[in-house]
Amino acid sequence: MLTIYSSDHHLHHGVELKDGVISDSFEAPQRAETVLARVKASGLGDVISPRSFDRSCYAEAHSRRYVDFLAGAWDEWSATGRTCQALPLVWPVRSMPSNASLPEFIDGKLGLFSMDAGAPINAGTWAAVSSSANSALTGAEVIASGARSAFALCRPPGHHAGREYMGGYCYLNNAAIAAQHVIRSGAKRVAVLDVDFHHGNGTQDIFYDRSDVLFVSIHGEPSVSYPYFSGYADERGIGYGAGFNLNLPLPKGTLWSTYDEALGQACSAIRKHAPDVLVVSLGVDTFEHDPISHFRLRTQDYSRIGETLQRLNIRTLFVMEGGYMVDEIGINAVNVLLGFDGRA
Ligand code: Q9C
Ligand code: ZN
Repeated sequence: MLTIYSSDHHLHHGVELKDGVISDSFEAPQRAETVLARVKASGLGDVISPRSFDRSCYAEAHSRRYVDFLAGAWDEWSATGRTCQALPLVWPVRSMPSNASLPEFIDGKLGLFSMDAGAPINAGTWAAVSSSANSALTGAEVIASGARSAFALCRPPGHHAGREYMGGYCYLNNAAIAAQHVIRSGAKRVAVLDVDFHHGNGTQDIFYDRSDVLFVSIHGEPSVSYPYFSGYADERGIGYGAGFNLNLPLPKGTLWSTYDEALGQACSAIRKHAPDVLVVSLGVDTFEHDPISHFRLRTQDYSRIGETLQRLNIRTLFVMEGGYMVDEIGINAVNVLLGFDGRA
């Protein structure tokens, strides 16, 4: 299986508000390096660099004004004289009268275009974010040209980013951008399966009213898990998209047997959709020792996930999402890929 990777991800290293203190983010550059090292050591296949794409490819999944905001946010922030990373601190909640209007000042824009304070912006963020999306787009082209599978080693991750917002370490929704690129390349139907511990609220948001892209997510119950305000089982899609969104929330402490059952349900829904291409949002923060999550999957379970997905017999693009036990995410992510390739 081909891996698409760019070292540009090093240009982004965010901060995070943890227990009242600004610290280094869990979403650190070492994550991608651990996965890359494991890809190479395991002999998964060649590693290539992404090609570059026009901003309009990102605007297939996001609004144009949001993409333009992301690209220019650091310049606008630093023009105010601040040298620290840009973080939003005010949000347009439900009952505010002008909750969709675009403020002129950067602090207001940060609030409009974010769901939380989990997506800081520094001088290199846009370069890293756009190259991450380019890896997913290059992976989509590899698949569209007939490959059985590919692995976009994206960093920063993308699945919390909605049509018009960032959050949860995510800026551009790499999986959604790739899925939309596959549709543009002529596919009739695509499925996105999200196995990250956290609900893929951004991907759900982007495809919620669409019947051509099925979204399925297995994640921690939103009543006790980030992102809290999305991911319930009764969110099934709207309009043409009704019935094309499937959330499978699972309780704290979920072990493989429960997870495997949900994965089986997910696979049934995907089979029924009969997509030309499957995009997998591959988060491995379902691991038993992940520092911010509470499922209990073990290293060998990841090989089983890959084997199960392979049996769907659909061309598959894997897109890297979360996973914060830095030492283990390489083994766990690559186990999924090796399992898929029948090499577990
Ligand atoms: N201080 C992904 O896995 N953090 N994003 C919540 C930590 C947000 C996770 C509290 C977690 C976002 C891509
Ligand atoms: Zn996650």
